Amino acid sequence: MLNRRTLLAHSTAFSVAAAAGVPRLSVSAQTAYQAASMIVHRAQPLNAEPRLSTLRSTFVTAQQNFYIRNHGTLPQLNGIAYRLRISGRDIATVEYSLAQLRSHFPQRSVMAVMQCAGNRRVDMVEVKYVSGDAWQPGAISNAMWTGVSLREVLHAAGIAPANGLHVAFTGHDVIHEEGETFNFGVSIPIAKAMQDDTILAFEMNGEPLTPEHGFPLRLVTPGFAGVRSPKWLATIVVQNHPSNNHIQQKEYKLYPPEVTKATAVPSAGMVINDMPLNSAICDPSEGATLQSGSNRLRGYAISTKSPVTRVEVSPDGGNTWTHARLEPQQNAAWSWVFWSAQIDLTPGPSQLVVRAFDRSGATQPPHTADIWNYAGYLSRAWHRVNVGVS
Ligand SMILES: Nc1nc2c(c(=O)[nH]1)N[C@H]1C(S)=C(S)[C@@H](COP(=O)(O)O)O[C@H]1N2
Ligand SMILES: [Mo]
Repeated sequence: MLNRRTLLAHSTAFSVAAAAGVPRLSVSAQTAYQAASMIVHRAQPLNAEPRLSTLRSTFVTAQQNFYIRNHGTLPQLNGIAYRLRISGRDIATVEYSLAQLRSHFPQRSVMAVMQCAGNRRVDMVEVKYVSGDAWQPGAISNAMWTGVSLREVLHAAGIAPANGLHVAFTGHDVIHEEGETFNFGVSIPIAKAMQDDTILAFEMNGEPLTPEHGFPLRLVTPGFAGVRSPKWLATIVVQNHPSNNHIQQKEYKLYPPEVTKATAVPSAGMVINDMPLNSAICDPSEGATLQSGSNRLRGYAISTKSPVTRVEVSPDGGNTWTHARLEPQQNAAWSWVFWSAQIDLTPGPSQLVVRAFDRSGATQPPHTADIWNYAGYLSRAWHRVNVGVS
């Protein structure tokens, strides 16, 4: 674990560097992430998630515990030289420095979860081989994001919302995939771009973004899969079609179970935008040994289209259920729900399970096999944790 002293030194170095408009070096950051005992799926590009007990320990996730999902290089940008470029078919191209974005537009803060479409992919891997990193339920984190509404910036650029428009973004990172080299690029439909809470963010939890999370500027598209929240923003283009980028066209698509990597037709895959109802047990962890009697379970539940109204836990693989207590929520519209429950356990092996319900009565499917897809997206079956009870 990262001790208090290391953490302090780390954040002090960060604020000094950030004040000069230069983020701290990723080398030290990577060391810190490892020291903070994140689960590193890949070092190059860096992909890491926090341990679940750490994730569940604070409602707002500190930047050093926030999961990291990178497809390519980690840009080291200078916050003073930085410019964001906005263009479109019927508008003059405009550029903004960070200082101009801050001074020209009202500041807006939004509490929102960032969640990878591959969160909980490990469950799909256990059913049948899938491509992609085997994320546990930690490819999700929650932050207070501060920036300016994308809508305000588009409006100032002369964009009028019209049916069929898409807002496309590119990042400064360079990706090498499947024999291609390109900058990260995605798009969102204009209606989502025009929601007040879709923001161009320069701060997380009151601190400048770290390089890993998109310094100096990223988009935050609450409720959508993390991939629609591009980091290290380079350009914004308003156009009458979705982004042609590899990431938009070929990745983050949902296919039926019979489709394989070899037979997948990208244009037939469903574009993943909204994230589904989901929940996870964060504490205890898989393989833990517990004492018989009353035990506490803790975890998160998430739903942004319709609020989470009920969470149930089971001590016996889903035969019997108990209601969990939902913690009072802060700024909850785009955030998660923390829950806890006391359950009685008897000696022997026990499979702990959680499932959540939303206001429409929808709940999670019992088995991952029923929602398996070759790329391992939107894994959201009942979360099961096997423990021993003595
Ligand atoms: N430029 C750029 N933006 C990006 C990515 C990336 O690789 N490059 N990854 C996306 C994906 S898939 C996710 S899940 C989120 C992760 O954000 P985080 O690393 O801050 O948690 O960033 C998104 N934005
Ligand atoms: Mo992602």
